[in-house]
Amino acid sequence: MTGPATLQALRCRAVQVPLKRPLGTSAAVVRAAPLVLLDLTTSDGVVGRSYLFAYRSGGARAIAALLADAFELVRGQPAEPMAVAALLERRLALIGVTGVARMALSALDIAIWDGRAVAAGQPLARLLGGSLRPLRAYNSAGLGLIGAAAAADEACALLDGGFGAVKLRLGYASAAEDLAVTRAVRARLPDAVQLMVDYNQALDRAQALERGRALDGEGVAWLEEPVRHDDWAANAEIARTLALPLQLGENFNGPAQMLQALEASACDLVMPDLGRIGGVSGWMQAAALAAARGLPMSSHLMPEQSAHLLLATPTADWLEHVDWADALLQRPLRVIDGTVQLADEPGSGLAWDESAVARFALD
Ligand code: SMN
Ligand code: MG
Repeated sequence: MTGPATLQALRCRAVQVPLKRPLGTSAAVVRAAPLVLLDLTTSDGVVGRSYLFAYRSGGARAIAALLADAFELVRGQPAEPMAVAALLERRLALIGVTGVARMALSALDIAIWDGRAVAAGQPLARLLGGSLRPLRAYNSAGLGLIGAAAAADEACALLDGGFGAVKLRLGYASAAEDLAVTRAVRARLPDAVQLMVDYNQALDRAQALERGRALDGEGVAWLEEPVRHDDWAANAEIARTLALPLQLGENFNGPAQMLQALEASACDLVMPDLGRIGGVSGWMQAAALAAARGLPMSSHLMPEQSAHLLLATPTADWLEHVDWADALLQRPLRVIDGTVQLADEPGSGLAWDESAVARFALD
């Protein structure tokens, strides 16, 4: 037996990729995807990769800068995710392991796991105990706040690739507008296609109950983040009151915050973001929490890596698909008949198209 590989070098790059379809949410309009790309080299010569969606260009720059600093705390240490997380969470306790700091640690965790899967010659999903099978995906790369007519057209366009579901952003000025846009989109979609709706925390409790009641019975698959994500009491009341399943998760900060939500019965469904839940390590803990309660668990953005994690999630539900990293990848994820089928290759399969990375570099 040889000892574990050690962490040797980390390359972190901030890029920004234009979107094919801008995405207006109730909180901000996303016109380009700021991403941070990691290449982690270990002492065995293996390179582990990861990327995160960073919400804003400043977010991508901040994550890259923080990681360059944090990596110095673990350079030369064994490439062992639990020990690295314990050390870095302790050393970053003063700045606080939330937001950008949480995302930085998550990105490093994913790159370490990817390197282990590459070294083992196994797809990451299999290394985590999962098996390669087709995963159903919904198309989330559009359907912002663009009005009823444009949204109905775009919903149909988003079915290319055989997608069996799409997600509509809501949070218009009035409840009547939310209902009208939902009805326009629902009317244009085939019955078998599922429609999720997402408020990005736009409403207060009373508005959420009013608008949620209006959407009950309108053929919606889930209601996502109607109010502040961490107002557990309000979410629990909404979940109890409405027939519509309530979905939360993209803002859970680590498995501990997901546990708070579950203990408060704040949601019916969960969709952690691998960048906020704590990378692969945090995701697997979250998957255990969901499995213990039989809660369906979906993913948030970054489908290339999330697909591996869902395949190792006992209650795996939907893969959220966006094509935002496609331009940077040598082998973009392919969607066939609405499903993603991962290739049987080592690691997560991320390989950068370096000329595209150079073209989209920030700074
Ligand atoms: C979302 C998150 C981040 C950027 C755009 C849209 C949305 C989702 O909340 O769930 O996809
Ligand atoms: Mg959302």
